Amino acid sequence: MPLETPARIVRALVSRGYNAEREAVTLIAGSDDPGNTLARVVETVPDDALRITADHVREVLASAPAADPSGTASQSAAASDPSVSGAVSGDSTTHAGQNTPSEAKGSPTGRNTDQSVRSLDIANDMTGQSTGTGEYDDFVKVFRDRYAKLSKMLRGRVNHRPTKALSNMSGGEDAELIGLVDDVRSTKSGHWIIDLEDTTGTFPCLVMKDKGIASYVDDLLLDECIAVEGTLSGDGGILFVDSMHFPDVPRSYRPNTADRHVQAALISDVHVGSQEFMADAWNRFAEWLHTEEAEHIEYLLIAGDMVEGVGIYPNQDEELDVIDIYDQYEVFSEHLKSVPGDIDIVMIPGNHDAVRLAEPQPGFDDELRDIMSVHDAQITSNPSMVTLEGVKILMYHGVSLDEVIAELPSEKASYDEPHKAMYQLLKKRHVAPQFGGHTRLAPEELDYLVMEDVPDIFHTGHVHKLGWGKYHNVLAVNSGCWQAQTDFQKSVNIDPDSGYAPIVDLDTLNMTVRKFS
Ligand code: D5M
Ligand code: FE
Ligand code: ZN
Repeated sequence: MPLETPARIVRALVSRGYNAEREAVTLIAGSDDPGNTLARVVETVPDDALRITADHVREVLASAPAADPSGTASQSAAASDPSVSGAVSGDSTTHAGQNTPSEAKGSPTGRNTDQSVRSLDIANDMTGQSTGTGEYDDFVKVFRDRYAKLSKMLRGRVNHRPTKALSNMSGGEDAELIGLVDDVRSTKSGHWIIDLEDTTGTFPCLVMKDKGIASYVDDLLLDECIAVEGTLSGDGGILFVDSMHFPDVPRSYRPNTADRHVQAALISDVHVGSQEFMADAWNRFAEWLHTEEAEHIEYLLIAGDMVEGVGIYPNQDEELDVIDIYDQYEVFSEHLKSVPGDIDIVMIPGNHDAVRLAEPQPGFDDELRDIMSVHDAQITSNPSMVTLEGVKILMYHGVSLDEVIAELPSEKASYDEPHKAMYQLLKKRHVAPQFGGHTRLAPEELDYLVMEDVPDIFHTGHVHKLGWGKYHNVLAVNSGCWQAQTDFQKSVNIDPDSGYAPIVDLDTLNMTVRKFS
């Protein structure tokens, strides 16, 4: 493995028992042959030293015969700009032995770099698992799976009778039903009819406008799963609904927390390649991650839209700074390099990224992974459940939020309070309930978009608005963006929250937000 990234250099030094100043790591990474430089630094460091200083690395570099004049130039660039690190293939023989016992557990900032106390697991990554052919049958399968998973959550609360059996019951009987919302319409007199569908058919359910539950009708999205209880009409043809249930998160849900004080930064929507990408804010953020204040941040989650992409929206090319999609990922990768190498990164794609648009979106392909390999980031599908030290974080880019915000009354979901739209998804236990609108769904055998497990943290982006709050003790965070207002956003009055980094304490689920713009 080449030794070109700060992460690997820190690891190599730590495994040899050394701490290092940040600048020392940057200097090694920026040298012509980082592997060789590291070996010479370690060889010549005083016996009693625990910490590699930048001065020491400079001495080593100065004592070496310069390979060519440009080498010196890149070293000084590296010293002043942490985002510049030499892309040099290292000498694997100098890569530190894995079994060298290590006592030093620090990074230049004092950040814990002991991988044995960190833990990062990813569940339901569907990259490479796609089975869909786009045929009608696949849509049937994915909806069957959705119904199976969501109706199971509601079975304990109602005694479901299949719609087919309801059709054969006589009028006046009590009945309970679990179904996917197939249609919602109002009657002439202002009552509501909801058609619910299960695996045996569809049944009409009537909600009277003056019942308390009528307010729930406003929240319904097509294709979500609900349960109703009520009484059959005299002719047995319709169910008068008395109560309605959602799969939901139990009110008493007790979230998991980490056993030590450790933090994660939750960001999204970097949009590198756009003229509005805020490089200065990003650099300040990356710089800050190197400081003591950020020493507890050991994880960075990026919830999609790494780059601006090409051809995503009409006339978007007029606002591009980097025209070629691969070049955009190259530049993104450069920006990733300025993040301290001892922070673990997880990334999922968004609607601007170069993967299929239909959800679930598989993680980036090998070519893009290769371009973004600098930081050994974990790349997974959108959505994915990422568990950090026991804390389950559901990462989802958030395209369905546009729809939730468009469909629901503004007090329940709005761009100013994106976390409230997230509450609705938690209540429906599905990240993108409505099929056929804005959000494109890929037909798969399984519905990867169902929230089978309750997350402890729900992390989305996409709407470029910062917002967070707790829903039944689950922390919902929408992370803002790193892109200033675009012409389109100006035209529709979207005022983005750009250049903020939400930071979560994984031991308490407390949130703080840092502004870098
Ligand atoms: O979208 C950021 C937000 O802005 C999201 O709420 C969609 C909306 N948006 C941005 N550009 C457009 C266009 N051209 N049409 C419709 N909606 C748009 P993101 O996709 O993350 O850039
Ligand atoms: Fe975005
Ligand atoms: Zn987006």
